[in-house]
Amino acid sequence: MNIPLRNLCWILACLVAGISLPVTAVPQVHIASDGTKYLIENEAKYNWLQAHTECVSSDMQFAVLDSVEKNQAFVELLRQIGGKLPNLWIGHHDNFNTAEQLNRRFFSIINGYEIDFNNWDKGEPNNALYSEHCVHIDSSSDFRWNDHHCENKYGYVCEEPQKSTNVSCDMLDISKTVYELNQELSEDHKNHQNEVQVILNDNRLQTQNVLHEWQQSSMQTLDKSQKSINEIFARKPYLSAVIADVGPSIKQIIREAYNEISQFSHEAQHAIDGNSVDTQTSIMNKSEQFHEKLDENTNAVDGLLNQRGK
Ligand SMILES: [Ca+2]
Repeated sequence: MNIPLRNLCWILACLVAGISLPVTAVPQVHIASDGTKYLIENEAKYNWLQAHTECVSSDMQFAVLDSVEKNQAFVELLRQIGGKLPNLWIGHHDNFNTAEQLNRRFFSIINGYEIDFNNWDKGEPNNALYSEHCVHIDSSSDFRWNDHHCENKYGYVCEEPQKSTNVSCDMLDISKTVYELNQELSEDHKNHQNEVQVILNDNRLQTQNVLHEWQQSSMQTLDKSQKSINEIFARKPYLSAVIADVGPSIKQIIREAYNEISQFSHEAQHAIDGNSVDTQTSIMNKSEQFHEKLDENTNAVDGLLNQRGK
């Protein structure tokens, strides 16, 4: 059972206040005209926290009267039961408010939500001495409500857990699960991004290496060409006279140089394109894995919702 932080703090405050252990109860089950099943303890020997504990021990929950219809059906039930009923604790509290007396906010012990309906008795809730933090039904005042000291010993009212409360708890569970899945998803995506970045860096490094090799090779080819030309000129100082003789050789050497540069340029471009394809393939694979992960998480959420819906 999830205990909202507001309620947890509230319970701890009660414990700090030194409230004693619960005593044995023999409450009776009744069903109101709106179908709500109540457990009513008519022995006035429970403080507010003990009453809450007794309800939980009975697989029930502290009664929360949060609408005019629900309160009306419950009051009708009390009138049908008749007899002399003690004051009855219900699951409303002011979150240990010691700063205000009138116009305070009251909350449900079940889900921590503020209760926007009330059936206060005249002049209530007054938070006398700033120490009336728990709510009871005043049996001597037409079952209207009063805020009072939580240590007082009254009877109490439990109710069968309402569907709306279960849905609220389920939604909390689902929200928590979705949050955890999203965290996992975010972490997974972050890892994929890092992997892609490594691939891109590798690709960039490979490209730089190819270009560097191409530049070096080109320079070596040109040096080789220049050296060959110089050797021809050295061997044949009368070049000007025999230009027709060396001309074809020079043209052939330069042509070979250009061919080599062109060929290596083509290889370099091919290597770069190859790496780009690898990078794109890797990115696509990672993206596919990412979407598979998304589907897994979506199915997990659907499964949880279906399970909760049964
Ligand atoms: Ca009061």
